[in-house]
This record gives sequence, C-alpha cells and structure tokens, in this order.
Amino acid sequence: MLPELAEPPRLRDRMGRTRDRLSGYLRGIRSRGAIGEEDWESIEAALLGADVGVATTTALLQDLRQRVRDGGLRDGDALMSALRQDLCDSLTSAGGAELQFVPGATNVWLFVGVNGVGKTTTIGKVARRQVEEGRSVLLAAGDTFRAAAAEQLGMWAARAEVDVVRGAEGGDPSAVVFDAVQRAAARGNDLVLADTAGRLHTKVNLVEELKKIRRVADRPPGTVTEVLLVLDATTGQNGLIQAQQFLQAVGVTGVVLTKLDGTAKGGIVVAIQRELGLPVKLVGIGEGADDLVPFDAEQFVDALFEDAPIAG
Ligand SMILES: Nc1nc2c(ncn2[C@@H]2O[C@H](COP(=O)(O)OP(=O)(O)OP(=O)(O)O)[C@@H](O)[C@H]2O)c(=O)[nH]1
Ligand SMILES: [Mg+2]
Repeated sequence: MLPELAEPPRLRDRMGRTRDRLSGYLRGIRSRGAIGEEDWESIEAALLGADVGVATTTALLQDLRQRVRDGGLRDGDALMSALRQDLCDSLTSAGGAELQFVPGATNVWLFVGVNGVGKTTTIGKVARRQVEEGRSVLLAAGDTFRAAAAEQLGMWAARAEVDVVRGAEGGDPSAVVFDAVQRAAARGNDLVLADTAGRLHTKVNLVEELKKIRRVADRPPGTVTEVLLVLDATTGQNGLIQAQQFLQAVGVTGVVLTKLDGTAKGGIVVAIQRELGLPVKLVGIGEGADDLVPFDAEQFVDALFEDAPIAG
C-alpha cells in the first residue's frame, strides 16, 4: 500500500518569498485615499521585481491607469482589488489547468525541459498522484544520457509503486518510449509518463530527437495527450526564452513550473501565461513527494498578496 498522501501543501504557505517582495512595494497603497505617481511607481517596481515581465507589467499598468482616469477606481483599495482581478484574469486566459487524459487509451505524457529544472522529480510526484486517482501508470526512462537518470526515476517509481521501462545508457530514447507504450498497452496501463534528457534545446539533432520521441509516442496504441514543459521558476525570464525553443520543437500543451517555493520571482507564472499563451498546469513547491499542486489562479493571486482575499 502507498503511504497515505499528506494534505496537499498550500501555495500560500510556500510562496512567502514572492509575497514578501511584493508587499515591500505595495504596503500602504490600499489605505491611500488618492492614488499618486509614487504609487504607480511602486506597483511597477513590485511587478517587475516579481518577474511578471515588462510586456505584461506595461499592459496591466496601462489598463489600471485608464480606469483611474475614467473614474472607475477612486482609491487605493479599489486599485489593489482591480490589480488582483486583472492578474487573475490574465492567469486564466491561456486555458485551464486540467491534465488531458483519454479513458481507455494508452495515454502518454511527455516531460521536456532543460537540465535540472525538475523533470524527473515532477514525474515522480505526478506518478504518485495519478496512482492515487486510480490510474495505472508506467514510467519511461527516456533520459538515456546518464545511467543515474534512470536510477533516479527508478527510486520515484518504487515510491509510487509503479514500474519503469529503461534502456541502455546512451541508447535511443525513442526506443525506450516505444517499448514503454507497447508494454503499457499489453499490460493495460493507461498512462505512460516519459522522462527526457535535458539538453535537447541546444543542438539541432537533439531537437530532432525530441520530435522523434513525440512521433513514436503518438503512434498507436500510444496517444500523446500532454507535452509538459518543465520550467524552473528561479530562472525567471530566461525560462521564457527556453520555452520558445521547445514550443518550436514540439507542441507543448502546458507548463509545470517548479521551485516556486525557492524564489521571489513567482510572477513569472503571469508572464508565461500571457506571453506564451500556455497554461501553467502544475506547480512544484518543494522537493518532497507531495509538493506538487494543480495550478489555481485564484489561490495563486491570494498567495501573492499580504492582505485578505478579494471580497465577494
Ligand atoms: N525546492 C524545490 N526543488 C525542486 C522542485 N522540483 C525539483 N526540485 C529539485 O531540483 C533538482 C533537480 O531536479 P530533477 O528532477 O533531477 O531535474 P531534471 O530536470 O530531471 O534534471 P536533469 O535530468 O539533469 O535534466 C532536485 O534537487 C530536485 O529536488 C520544487 O518544486 N521545489
Ligand atoms: Mg532528470
């Protein structure tokens, strides 16, 4: 039997660093009777400091300034509520956080992303949750670059009580994924979680390798229902540049943003969704097996601000 899953950790409890950074700038604005130029500067500095990004920050500020000019927002309290609402809206515009799964099929979820972002750890956490939800999971050790990668995945597999298909070190990763899909179909596993090596974006042939993995995984009986780009929140805006490279190589369906617990730059979530048009589906908030939660825009925005949630 799997050890009982702990209560899922709360975003709010793990996002203290980003919240502290924001509140350092925003403290006091809510109680302002009239909004002054220094308040706009504080909001801008807060959003940029949290890595919301220049384009998104500019758009948010333009909208808010216009509404203040039009008389729709009369004081600091109204302004802060509007900012929260705007953030929430921009976080839901790229689509929902639901993970796609076709019942009865051999679903494949591919995990891609550069070195060290947390792909293997995320697969371990996802495996556990999916087993808990009643799915029959098989792992594919598609990172054949280092033997240690398959071993690491094997440890997570043991924790989730699922099997892992491995290949030879230096072997063809798409062959491993192919084997995993065949085996899953033969044994009635309905979900294959495939790990990949992390240097794929750097060389053209490696990008080709990733495309090939995807093609092979999508061949019947397999069907690729998610391609999840894993990004490390602590790398901030650089993550967006990485994302572009992967977007061009494989059809990414969503983002897993890891290490939100270790950064003051949690605003990158907003930039990813607005600037890439990709939904953040899962967020990693620690190194433990339970430290992964589905992304929820409202909970996220609540976790960013020091004061009470938006009324109503
Ligand atoms: N604090 C924190 N650490 C995390 C999180 N997710 C992963 N890590 C840590 O990040 C490090 C790298 O994780 P891996 O899962 O090995 O990353 P990877 O993308 O598979 O790396 P490569 O296989 O080298 O490409 C490990 O020390 C993890 O424990 C998270 O959400 N929060
Ligand atoms: Mg790995």
